[in-house]
Amino acid sequence: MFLPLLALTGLAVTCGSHRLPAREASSQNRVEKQEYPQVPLTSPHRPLVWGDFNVIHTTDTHGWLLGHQKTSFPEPSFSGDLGDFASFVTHMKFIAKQKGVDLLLVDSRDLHDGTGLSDGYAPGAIDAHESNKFVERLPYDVMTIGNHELYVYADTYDMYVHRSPSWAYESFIPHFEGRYLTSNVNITILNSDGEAVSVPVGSRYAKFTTAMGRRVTSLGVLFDFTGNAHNTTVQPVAKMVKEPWFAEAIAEEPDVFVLVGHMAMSNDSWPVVFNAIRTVHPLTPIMIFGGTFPLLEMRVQQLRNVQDTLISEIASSTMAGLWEWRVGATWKPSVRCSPGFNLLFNVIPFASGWMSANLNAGKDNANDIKFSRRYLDQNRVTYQYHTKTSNLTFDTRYGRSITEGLHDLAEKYGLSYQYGISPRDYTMTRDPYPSDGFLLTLFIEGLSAIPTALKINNSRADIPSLFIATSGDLRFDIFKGPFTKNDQLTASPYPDQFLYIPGVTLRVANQVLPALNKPSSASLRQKRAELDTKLRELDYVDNPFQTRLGETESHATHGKPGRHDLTFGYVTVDSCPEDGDDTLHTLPPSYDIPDYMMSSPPNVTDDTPIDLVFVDFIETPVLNILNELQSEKKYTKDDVSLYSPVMSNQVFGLYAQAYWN
Ligand SMILES: *[C@@H]1O[C@H](CO)[C@@H](O)[C@H](O)[C@H]1NC(C)=O
Ligand SMILES: *[C@@H]1O[C@H](CO)[C@@H](O)[C@H](O)[C@H]1NC(C)=O
Ligand SMILES: *[C@@H]1O[C@H](CO)[C@@H](O)[C@H](O)[C@H]1NC(C)=O
Ligand SMILES: *[C@@H]1O[C@H](CO)[C@@H](O)[C@H](O)[C@H]1NC(C)=O
Ligand SMILES: *[C@@H]1O[C@H](CO)[C@@H](O)[C@H](O)[C@H]1NC(C)=O
Ligand SMILES: CC(=O)N[C@H]1CO[C@H](CO)[C@@H](O)[C@@H]1O
Repeated sequence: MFLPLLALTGLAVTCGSHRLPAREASSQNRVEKQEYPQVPLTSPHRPLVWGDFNVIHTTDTHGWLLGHQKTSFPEPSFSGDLGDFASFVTHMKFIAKQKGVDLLLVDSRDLHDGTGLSDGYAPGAIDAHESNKFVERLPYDVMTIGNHELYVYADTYDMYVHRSPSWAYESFIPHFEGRYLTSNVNITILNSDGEAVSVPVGSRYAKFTTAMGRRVTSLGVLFDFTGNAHNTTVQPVAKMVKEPWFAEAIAEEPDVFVLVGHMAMSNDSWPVVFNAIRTVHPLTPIMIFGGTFPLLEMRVQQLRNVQDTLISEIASSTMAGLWEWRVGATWKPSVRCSPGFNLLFNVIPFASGWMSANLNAGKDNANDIKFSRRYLDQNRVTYQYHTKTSNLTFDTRYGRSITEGLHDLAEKYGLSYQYGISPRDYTMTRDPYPSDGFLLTLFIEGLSAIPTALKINNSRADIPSLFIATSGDLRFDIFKGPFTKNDQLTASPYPDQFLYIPGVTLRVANQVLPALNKPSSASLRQKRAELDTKLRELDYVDNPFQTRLGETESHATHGKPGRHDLTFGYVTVDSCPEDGDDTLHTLPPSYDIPDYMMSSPPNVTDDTPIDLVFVDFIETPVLNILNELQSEKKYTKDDVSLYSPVMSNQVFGLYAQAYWN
């Protein structure tokens, strides 16, 4: 199980600011973020379809509040920051008012684990405590909890706690005034009598009336997550819908149900909630906004969990750097239009989903309601296009103050500390193995990060050695240009230790990697099989940029690789009418990642005893394999020692210091 990481991260900030003279004057040494996308971005290809009821949806922000700032595509497509988004929302609310329609802002969460802004806090502080102060400034109508808010009790409690007289700070959840929804998630706290009581973290449901007088009933549901901390409770969704409070909450018919949940749209528990409501209200419009289900993550993470973690936990493990979104399903009595099912890996920091409906048309006949959905690249070009603003008119003071505050936070955390300059992009899936741009190669093969970093100040440096690492230690691409602490921890965030077994002959050591890549133990094989089945059921696609759902009807003719006029990015294929992409992209190439890789073997004879070095979480499989490969010695944990105090989340930085300066 993976806890949120303490990260000394830094955001790569680049120069190029043209505005805010006061700010620049007051902070001459600070590196300003780009004021505009530094590379030309494609505009959306047509305006949004507004209905009388409209919703902007975000999810899985994971701390990426300053957006993606690298210049290799698809990064610039996601270069907006939270301040830009705030300005966008202000303009959109104004447009809604002019049109006399409703516009809601909803979010299905995962606030931290991803960048230094959330996770670069000082020891003893609370994950996302500072970055949440910016999120709460957005006028969210409904927000719900994600699994990442539940790995550490202190994180959940920090959001829950109400204003206390001695605190200048009011905690996160009270800002939403009853609209932070945790229908099936509780926290255990001590009541005023000192007794432990379990209470909902936020509110179980909300009923409210919109600006245009529509009555809305909302729920906030988390998938059946089991990796949560002690003293937090996640009630299975199937049980939740049988609760008396649930029956009461949905009894009265609203104009529309708005369901928000950190739960995948496809094949998760949404139908359970949907059906429970449909039993009572056969025709009432229901809009559903889902959250992440990181499948690619799951596949990579299984390597980290081979020893004893169950599939269900793997499915909910940490996902750094992803900020994705998903527009929900629009199930109607007779029409069920399923949403795109994005399998994004560490790419989107913060994008918005758009859904609208003409609810008035459905007053007499629910089948007259038309829904529209759109997936938006989150950047200033998108925002300006849809709000008909320009560089000069787009920014609001409010948005600006959020951007500035985030930069102050980045500065406070020392996030832009630079280790060196990366000569090129190194990617996890866009470069094939073997090739120079393959990130795992940089990590371990040839003159690479692991051998370089681990031999620094190491008395065993002269003893021939072989290193084994897994792709599970890597999470995100490295880009050409300045390589900062933030980049290091975004690429490889886990504080894993390196262990070694001395005296293994090169002949035996060389056979460990093939054995690892071809799981030998029955239980591991079983786990792999379960995972593969699960991925198949969920219609897993290998290309992390492909958006897709089970029904394979394609509207995304533009997604064919090879259209040179389009930049790399997401390509939606879903079963809703018309294509859902706001900006047209072409799919980047995607290659399989080997599960394990080893360093280039030392130039010694086969019989030479060497040090076999590996990351700590594969200790058990390595011991098992060694004992299968040879019978001269029975290897146990007593043969294993710490190879170096350097941890896996430090190796790229040390490598960059040595070779990228
Ligand atoms: C859970 O909360 C109770 C009451 O505050 C406390 O006594 C107990 O130690 C907590 N359990 C864990 C595992 O933190
Ligand atoms: C959540 O808290 C409520 C209020 O204290 C309690 O009635 C309910 O049993 C709790 N639910 C779970 C699943 O612990
Ligand atoms: C916004 O300003 C930047 C920098 O001056 C410029 O490159 C870009 O073309 C402008 N974009 C628009 C839409 O005006
Ligand atoms: C190696 O030792 C030197 C000198 O003691 C020290 O400055 C440096 O930080 C050490 N490097 C690592 C990676 O431990
Ligand atoms: C390997 O070692 C042998 C014997 O010392 C030497 O002749 C050979 O050049 C070395 N090969 C490499 C690639 O260093
Ligand atoms: C991975 C997963 O949750 N699969 C489920 C998809 O839905 C079918 C039918 O409800 C279940 O049997 C699977 O377990």
